[in-house]
Amino acid sequence: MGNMSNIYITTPIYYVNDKPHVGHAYTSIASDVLARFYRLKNYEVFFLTGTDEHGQKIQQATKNNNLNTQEFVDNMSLNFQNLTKILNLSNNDFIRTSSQRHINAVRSFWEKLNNNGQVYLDKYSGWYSIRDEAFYNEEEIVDGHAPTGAPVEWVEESSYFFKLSDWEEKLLKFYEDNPTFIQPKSRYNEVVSFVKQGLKDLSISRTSFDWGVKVPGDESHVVYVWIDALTNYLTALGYPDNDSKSLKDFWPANFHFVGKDILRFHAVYWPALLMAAGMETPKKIIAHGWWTVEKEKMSKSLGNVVNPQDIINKYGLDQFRYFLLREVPFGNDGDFSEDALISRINSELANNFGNLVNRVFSMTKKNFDGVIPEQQELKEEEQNLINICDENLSEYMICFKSVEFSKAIDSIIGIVSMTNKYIDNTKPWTLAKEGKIDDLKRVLRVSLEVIRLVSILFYPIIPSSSTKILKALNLSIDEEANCFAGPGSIPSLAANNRIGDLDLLFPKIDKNLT
Ligand code: ME8
Repeated sequence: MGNMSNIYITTPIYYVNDKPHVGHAYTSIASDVLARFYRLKNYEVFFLTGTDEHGQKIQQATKNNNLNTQEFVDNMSLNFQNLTKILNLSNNDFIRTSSQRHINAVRSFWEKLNNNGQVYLDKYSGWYSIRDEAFYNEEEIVDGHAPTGAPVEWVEESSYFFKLSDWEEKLLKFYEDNPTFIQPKSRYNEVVSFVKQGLKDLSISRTSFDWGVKVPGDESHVVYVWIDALTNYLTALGYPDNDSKSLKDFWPANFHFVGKDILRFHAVYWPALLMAAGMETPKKIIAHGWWTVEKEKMSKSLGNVVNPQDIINKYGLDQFRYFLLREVPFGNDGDFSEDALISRINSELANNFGNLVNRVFSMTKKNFDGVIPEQQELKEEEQNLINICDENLSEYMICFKSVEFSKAIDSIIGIVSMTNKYIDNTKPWTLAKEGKIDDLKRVLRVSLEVIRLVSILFYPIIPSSSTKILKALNLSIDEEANCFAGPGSIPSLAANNRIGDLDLLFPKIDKNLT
C-alpha cells in the first residue's frame, strides 16, 4: 500500500525504433508538470520515464542498419535519455526494457501469473499489427487494416495465453467502484463499453522472432512486448523484491500518463494482469489527446515530424512547454503550428506576464534603487487584487487536482491580467512624479508579492523562467515553505532586499522574421 504522502507518476516508455517528436515531448512534459506540482506541495514524488526496446517492431527496425539489435537500441535509447535533459524533466529514474533488472522483473511477473493459474499454452491464429504491436479480432479489421490504419498480417503460431476473459466481470466491477480510474470521462465510458462487449483471452507470447524476454521454462517463446512493457512500472520500484522500499512506498502508481492510442493496454490489460498477479491496481490512467501538425497527421512520409529540439532552439524551452499545455484542454486533440506558438508567446508570455515582471522590476529599480519596499497599509484596490489572487489560487489547486492544465494556466493568467490592470489604474509612474512615495511603495510592494505568487504557480509549467524570477527576488523554490500562500496572507518578501538582475524572459517574436 503506497504511502499517502507519496506520488508515483509515469510516462509511457517510448519505442526506440523512432526518434522523439512533439507527441512524446507532450506526454513527458505533462507528467513532469504534475510531478513538479506535487513536489511543491511537499509530496515525495517518484517520476519515471524510459524506453521500450523489445518486440518485433524494434527487431525489424534493426534490420535496416548494420548494428546488432542491442547496439541499435543502446543508440536509439540515448535520444530519449537526451530528451529528458532537453525538456528539463525531473524524472527520478529512466527505465530501459533491455536492462537486466527489467528482464528479471518480467520473468518474475510471468511466473507469478503462471503460478496463479492464469496462463495456458495454445495456438494463436489471427491478425497482428507490428506497427501497433497488437492483436486484432476479425471484426476489427477494416479494408485489410487495423482500426488504427496500421497494416496487419495473419499469424499462426504456438502461444501462451493469459485468461483475460476470466477478468471481465471483475474489471467491470472495478470500473464501477473507481469511476475516476480513467480520465477524461469520455475515455472511461469508451473502455467500459469495450469490456462489456466481451473479452477474449490474450496471447502473451510470440515464437516467430526472438528479440524479447524469454518465457521462463520455455525458451522458444518470447514474452509479448506489451506484457514486457507494462511491467516496467514495477521494475523501477525494485520489483520483484517485495521488501523493496520504493515498491512499498510508491505502488500502486497514482498517475499513468498515456496517449489515447494505448489506453486499452493500460486501462484493461494492465489492471487485469495486476489483479491476476495479486497486486494492487493503479489509481488513475490519464489519456491525453493527439497532436497533428498544421492540421496533418505527423508522419515521416509527409516529412512534417516536429523535432522538439528544433522548436526549443528557435523559441525557447519554457515557451514550448507553456504552449503545449496551454493550447488545448488536456484530453482533447490539438494542432501544433508555429503561428499558434508565436501567438501564445507574444500575447501571454511576452505582453502579459513578461511585461508585468519587467514594469514592476524596472519601476522598483528606478525609484528605490531596486530595494524591495516594506509592506504598507493596504487600500481597497489592493484588497480586491488579493481577493482575486486567492480565488484564482483555489481554482488553480482544483484544476491541478483534476489534471486540467490549460484551466490551471487560465487561473494564473487571470491573476497576471488583473495585476497589470491594477497597475494601469494605480499609475505608479504618476505617483512617482507627484512624490507620493508611500503610495508608490504600496503599489510596487503588492505587485512584487503577486509576482512571487505567480512565479510559484507557474513553476511546474515553466520551471527555469520561474526560478530566474524568484532568484531575482532572493527566493528559491526549494526554500519556499508555505509557497502557495496568497499575497495577502503573509508578507513573504523580505523588505530592504535588493532585486537582482533579470534578463528579458520572453522576447517578443516577430512573425515576419521566423
Ligand atoms: O506506444 N500526439 O510507444 P510509442 C500525442 N512503447 N501524443 C503522442 C503522439 C501524438 N501525435 N505520438 C506519440 C508505445 N505520442 C509503447 C508504450 S507503455 C508501457 C508502452 C505519445 O513510442 C503518446 O503518449 O509509440 C503515446 O501514447 C506515446 O507517445 C506512444 O509512444
